[in-house]
Amino acid sequence: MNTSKKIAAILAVLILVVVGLLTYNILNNASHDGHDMDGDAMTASSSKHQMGSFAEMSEMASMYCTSPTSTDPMCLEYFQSRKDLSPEMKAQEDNIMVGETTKKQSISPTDFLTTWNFNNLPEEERDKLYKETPQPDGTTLREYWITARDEDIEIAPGVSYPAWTYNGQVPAPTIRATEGDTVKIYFTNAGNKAHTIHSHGFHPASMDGSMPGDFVYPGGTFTYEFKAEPFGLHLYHCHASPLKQHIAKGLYGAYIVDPKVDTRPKADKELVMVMNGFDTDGDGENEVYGVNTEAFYYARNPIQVKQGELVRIFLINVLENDPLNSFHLHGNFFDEYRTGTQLEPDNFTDITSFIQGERAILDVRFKFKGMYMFHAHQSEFTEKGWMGMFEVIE
Ligand SMILES: [Cu+2]
Repeated sequence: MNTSKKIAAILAVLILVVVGLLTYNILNNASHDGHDMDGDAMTASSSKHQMGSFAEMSEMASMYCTSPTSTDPMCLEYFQSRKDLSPEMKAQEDNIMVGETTKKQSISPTDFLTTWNFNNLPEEERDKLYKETPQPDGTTLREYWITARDEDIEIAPGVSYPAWTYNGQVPAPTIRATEGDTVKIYFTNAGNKAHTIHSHGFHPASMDGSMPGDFVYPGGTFTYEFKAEPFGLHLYHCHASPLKQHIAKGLYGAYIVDPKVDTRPKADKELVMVMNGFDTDGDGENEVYGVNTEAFYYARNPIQVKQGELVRIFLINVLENDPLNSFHLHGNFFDEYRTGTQLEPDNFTDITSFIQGERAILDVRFKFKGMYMFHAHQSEFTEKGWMGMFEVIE
């Protein structure tokens, strides 16, 4: 063998060794990543993993691509290409956000789900905003102190929105009474525009909060009083002009009236969900969609429910700028009570759609453990934030 042939042979061996090592390394990393995902998927308790829950699912899919049973060469190629993506690009592909919001609202989206009549506050603080007094006829007088004020809220990590709020939060505090109770709202306008409180339900015209004569100007106050009826799932919102702007800016909340005699199955867990969206650049279209405001919040912080328990969702659509919104649940079906005004469900389905102001009570039990997605069945809304996860545990 002459010298040039010897050099060529050594080079060939070196190249083979390098390629071999690289291949081993890539495959080893791939399966290592996969096992990490698998091992941690059950805990999902650290914020790191809550943030990546949806990304984790696509990582698990990637693991499948590299398993010995996978025969699709494009599958592996796709996985290899993702290895070089930045966290931002990966998040974009997975339709989630990177990072957490830093400007916390007075109530987190997680606490909002199970909060009504300020039941999340310590007694001393709650007393300043809510009071209930039993009446001789067996009903309850429920008094609320609600203030409209302008406040910047963070609707996605790093995305601030100049909202108009009731009590500094979007959606507004949930009001909950039993059929026949008296609801009394002491309203103060600390904002810079005229506002009102217009609630759905029976009430005298003078309590409607919708005509120019009803407007409460900055610095003004008004007391709304009405009986809680009919039972059902309702809402309240500002009705000052221009109406579209006053709703889009964030002045809306849930108003639940429980039936006096309830023959429905007893719920183990109740969740309030208000579907909304935000036009961040004033072009008349929403850039960010969500449920209870923050984009992808429940994808990064899944809602924990127990296998088999009855979960009752109070679902309201207030979305401005789009004529229709919807809710779809994966791997399950729910009983739907439209407007919540009847004690028998009128639908058994896995998808429901609402125009603005429409709402329904959804009763659902999860048969199996695991992660279940819920989202708008308009793909655009899903990709812009309206997507979350239920984590079903034992
Ligand atoms: Cu208003």
